[in-house]
Amino acid sequence: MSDVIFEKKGHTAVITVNRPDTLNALCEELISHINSALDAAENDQDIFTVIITGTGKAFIAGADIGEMYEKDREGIRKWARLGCDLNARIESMSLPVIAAINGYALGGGLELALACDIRIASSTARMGLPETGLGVICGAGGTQRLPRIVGDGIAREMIFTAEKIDAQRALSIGLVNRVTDPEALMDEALAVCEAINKNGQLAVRAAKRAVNASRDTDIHDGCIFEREAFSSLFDTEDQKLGMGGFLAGEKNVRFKNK
Ligand code: DAK
Repeated sequence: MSDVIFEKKGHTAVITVNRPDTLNALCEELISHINSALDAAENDQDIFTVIITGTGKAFIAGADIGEMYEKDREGIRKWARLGCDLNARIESMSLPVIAAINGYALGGGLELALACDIRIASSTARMGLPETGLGVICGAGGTQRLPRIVGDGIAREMIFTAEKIDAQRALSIGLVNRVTDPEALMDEALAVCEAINKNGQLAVRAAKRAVNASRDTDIHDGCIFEREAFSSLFDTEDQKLGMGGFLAGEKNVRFKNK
């Protein structure tokens, strides 16, 4: 059985990290296989959204401590790059990516989830950045993305204490959008995807770029970016279909994504 399972469910690609012996810990090979699965999703015109989840009791329990242990400063740099690049890719890829957090999302696993657009957690999930308890710090964006999502003070507490939080706490601080029963997690994630998939995908992708821009620019430049993206959509068939459909009283517009 492969350590990454790729399935298509309608217009959604479900990528399941499947290395349960190590609670889906991220090693070099696994990162490469996740990248291949993301390639498959991106290269398929029929895929509009991606779900990342894990098998067993973990989403991803962090980077593989065994693989990292022997490395020195130079050795870890190359390795570090792989994790950083993976998360940057998820964040900037055109398709919305949903993390369906089925269990432990720790260290590099939570960092990957932080790079996703939407996080949905099983009520049994536990999340945290335990790196300071291992004598290191996050290396794949945790200190940068967590404060932007939950705020500075809560992020500092989670990072400095290295403590795990449960799903309800994660919901209360805005780290996850929803919490479900474990058995309902995938249906809930697919329902969110379905709600996205029915919309104009050029618009959804423009929206992702614009929201991403809000993180990197001041509000003035961000609004200019948004206005340009908004205007460009008036060159598309979807805009005429969407607005024309509304004016004609159509309930279910079928977008062409053109
Ligand atoms: N790495 C390697 N093996 C792991 C692992 C991990 N992160 N997490 C669990 N395992 C392995 C365990 O060693 C155990 O293996 P066996 O003994 O069966 O051979 C097996 O998975 C089952 O785990 P446990 O027996 O420990 O299961 P429990 O239910 O008792 O405990 C646990 C579950 C999640 C609480 C515990 O396994 C745990 O604390 N795991 C470590 C979690 C952790 O500290 N994660 C953070 C790792 S540091 C970077 C990118 C990323 C990172 C750094 C740099 N660059 C891009 C710069 C990230 C760093 C990290 O993530």
